[in-house]
Amino acid sequence: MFEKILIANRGEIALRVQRACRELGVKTVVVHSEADRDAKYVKLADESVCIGPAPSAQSYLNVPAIISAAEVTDAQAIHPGYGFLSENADFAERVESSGFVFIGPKAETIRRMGDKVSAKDAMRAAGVPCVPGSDGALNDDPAEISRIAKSIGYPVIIKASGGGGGRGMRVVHTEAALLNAVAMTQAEAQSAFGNPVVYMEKYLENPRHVEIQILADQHGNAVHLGERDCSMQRRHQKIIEEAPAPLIPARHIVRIGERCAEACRKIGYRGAGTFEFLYEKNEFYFIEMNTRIQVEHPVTELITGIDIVQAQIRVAAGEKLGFKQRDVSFRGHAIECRINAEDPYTFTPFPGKISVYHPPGGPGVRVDSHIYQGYVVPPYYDSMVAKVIAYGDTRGQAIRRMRIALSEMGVEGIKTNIPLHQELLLDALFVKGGASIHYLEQKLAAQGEVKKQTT
Ligand code: MV4
Repeated sequence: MFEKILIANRGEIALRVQRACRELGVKTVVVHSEADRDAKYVKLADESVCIGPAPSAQSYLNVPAIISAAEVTDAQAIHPGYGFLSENADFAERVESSGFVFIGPKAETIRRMGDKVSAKDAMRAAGVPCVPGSDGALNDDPAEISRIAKSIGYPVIIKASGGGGGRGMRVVHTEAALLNAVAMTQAEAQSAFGNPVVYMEKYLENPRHVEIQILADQHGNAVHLGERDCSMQRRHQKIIEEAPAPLIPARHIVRIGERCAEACRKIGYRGAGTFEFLYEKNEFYFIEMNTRIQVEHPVTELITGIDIVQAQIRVAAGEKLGFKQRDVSFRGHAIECRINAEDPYTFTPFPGKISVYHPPGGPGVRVDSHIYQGYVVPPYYDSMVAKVIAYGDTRGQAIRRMRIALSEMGVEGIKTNIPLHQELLLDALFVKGGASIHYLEQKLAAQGEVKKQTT
């Protein structure tokens, strides 16, 4: 095991990784910006290094400063958390060429999965079901492009290979709009990602977003930890996630999960990873792979009893996975609400000083957060300030425990989206389970219409 790990992130995930290190007996170094100097997790770490001013570009994305911090503190490995440099292949390469272990997959794997055309190629070859489409980059022959669209059937979606997470996509409903849409997406992709390559897929109109968590070691072992449903989202920002996914038969999960684990073995994957699928009419369609720990990992931890962050660190240190697929069991149901410092109705960020903070607790309630009474939420970063995760024997119990937890939770001085969560936890379709990726936006739009009519 490592003696010392540097955590190249901030906020709740910096604290989460620190807790995993502590339990493994590993010392921690936290790097932080000037804005995060007074954060409690910075004081809790064994060592801390200020790596630059508040803007991320000068601190959490400052590769030379992070590598220097690892050198001066004699850390052996770097945990990138999520966001920031976590899926930056050049960073992973710099970390390893500087003599440190990158806690994540090999740089070449990150690069391959970051390019959505090559990710899909790899997964198709490994037997993972993909959305029907161009099976590779679109070339610039208009007749060929039209032929592909016709054979898939409209609507189709044009996606940038360098995009992902909702950036660089365009839905096309008619042949008349096709070639212009391809040209526009190519131009945008070139300017946004420096890569004009685009591909085409059948556009699925009302899918759910269901993802599979996997863990792989460096000895050819890979397991899946089941699925999460992350359909409750707005503008590609997830707000509620849960595991298991409601109303999907367990045997379907076993089948797709084993495909994902097998794909990991085939591509020599190491660490934690997530296969993102669209799920529609009882079928899974792979869209992208994430090569990092994800925000919503706790729901999987609660239903499997596996500490995914500790497992990431262990496999990075060269240990074998301590369990096989048959040892992984699923029990109960977990729901996560992302608490953001923002106006619950306009979604405008609302940073500031937390004057009062009462965290929830009790049976089946977990809070992953770095905040405390008196903490000042800085305006420079993501607005997520806490994750409340409720666990129960059944989905119903998890929902009831979440309602109680949010009613106990008191955050004053800033605005949060807790009222929105409370409303969703009473929403008939959410309670039924199985809402699509468009449900929240449609609900919010409908409420906006009512407001317009009554004012
Ligand atoms: C799609 C799709 C429908 N059909 N691909 C958006 C984020 C990126 N990861 C992929 N995305 C989508 N790809 C096909 N062929 C709909 C979306 C999509 C979406 C996916 C997951 C979660 C939320 C979403 C919101 C809007 C669109």
